[in-house]
Amino acid sequence: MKTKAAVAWQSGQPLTIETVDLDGPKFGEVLVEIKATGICHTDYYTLSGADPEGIFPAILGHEGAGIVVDVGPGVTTLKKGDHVIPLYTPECRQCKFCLSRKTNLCQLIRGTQGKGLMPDATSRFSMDGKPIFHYMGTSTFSNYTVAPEISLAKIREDAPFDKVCYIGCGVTTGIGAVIFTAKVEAGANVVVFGLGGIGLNVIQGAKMVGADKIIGVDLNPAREAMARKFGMTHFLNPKDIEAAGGNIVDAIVQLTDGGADYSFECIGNTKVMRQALECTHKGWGRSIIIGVAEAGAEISTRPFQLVTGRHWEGSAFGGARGRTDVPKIVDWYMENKINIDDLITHTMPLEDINKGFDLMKRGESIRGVVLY
Ligand code: NAD
Ligand code: DAO
Ligand code: ZN
Repeated sequence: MKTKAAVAWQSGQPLTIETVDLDGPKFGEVLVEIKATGICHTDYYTLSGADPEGIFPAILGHEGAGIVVDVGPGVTTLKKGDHVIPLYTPECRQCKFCLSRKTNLCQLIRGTQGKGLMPDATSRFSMDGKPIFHYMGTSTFSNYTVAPEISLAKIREDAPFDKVCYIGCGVTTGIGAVIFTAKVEAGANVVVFGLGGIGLNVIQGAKMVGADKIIGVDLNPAREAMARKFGMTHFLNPKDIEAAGGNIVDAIVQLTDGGADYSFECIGNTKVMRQALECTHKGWGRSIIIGVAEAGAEISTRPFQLVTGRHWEGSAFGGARGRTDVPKIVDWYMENKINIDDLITHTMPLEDINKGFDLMKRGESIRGVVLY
């Protein structure tokens, strides 16, 4: 079939809207009509050329929601008409990683997904006979996409696509890092570095679990009002603190009587990652890296920070097991337990997707959502 898609032909170039060829689903695969997709910082990261796995030409997008149109042979858990959210972190429930119950990083199709291919090592997308690569097993910047069955979470049919698409990445990554990865307890002091599409969801998660102080850190003063709405109790702008001769780590240590119980880095900046570790409490502080730094970047700290009981960790997709946890997070939204609507600041047709990237780069949007 033919489908409209935004194609990334090479790094650093705007996407172009094309009519591309899409082959039907093969064994274990599903054809999905994407109804809405968010534009996440990670799409920009890959488009910029900073992603070591970035391959071009590709159809980016990993934060979508849609309807199953057709299923390939061997598919047993989905049928035509089901509503789904594509998962860049699949859940096969049978690989060593899934069975360990220690991680959400399913590895069954990792090798091909990282190469922009379906599990049989070919692409379903092409144009003029030349293959176009998939992205993260999802490629939601296409009106129709093919994804493996294990990369699709079945969700309830009354959930609005234009809102729950955000659960495909930002919401789950932020709230999940608090609930599934860190398991933050009520009364804990939490610091969130970076109050964008991910950090605001960490704030929202911290509020949900009953954290005490929820300290937000951002260079952009415009982020304060939104973060307060989601539960932030204190805002710190490192620029202001430095202008007054201080530093952000000391400011947090003072504010939290010795350091935060938990910190979350939601930027992808290795210098901030160090600050996030070092502002946590001696003896038990835990710092969770969510932000994705540029290819080849390294982190550093004095080892004594770890010897004295601080823990440095990371979280991918909020530690969520997609097929199991994403439908529950959709329920939370439908039961008004989480707020997504206020974070979706802009919507646009696919033709305006580059404007969506520009809004994100200028810090003017939290989430821009493409509506098909
Ligand atoms: P975003 O651009 O919406 O937000 C980043 C925020 O950080 C902005 O508000 C910006 O003003 C602030 N900021 C930038 N530099 C800063 C600094 N030095 N100090 C303080 N604040 C600073 O980005 P996002 O969509 O929220 O994504 C955040 C990061 O999370 C990205 O690196 C993205 O790739 C990554 N990410 C990770 C996962 C995962 O599973 N681990 C999933 C999705 C996104
Ligand atoms: O299993 O080795 C692996 C890779 C898992 C990918 C997890 C990606 C999380 C960070 C990227 C953010 C994507 C939106
Ligand atoms: Zn698995």
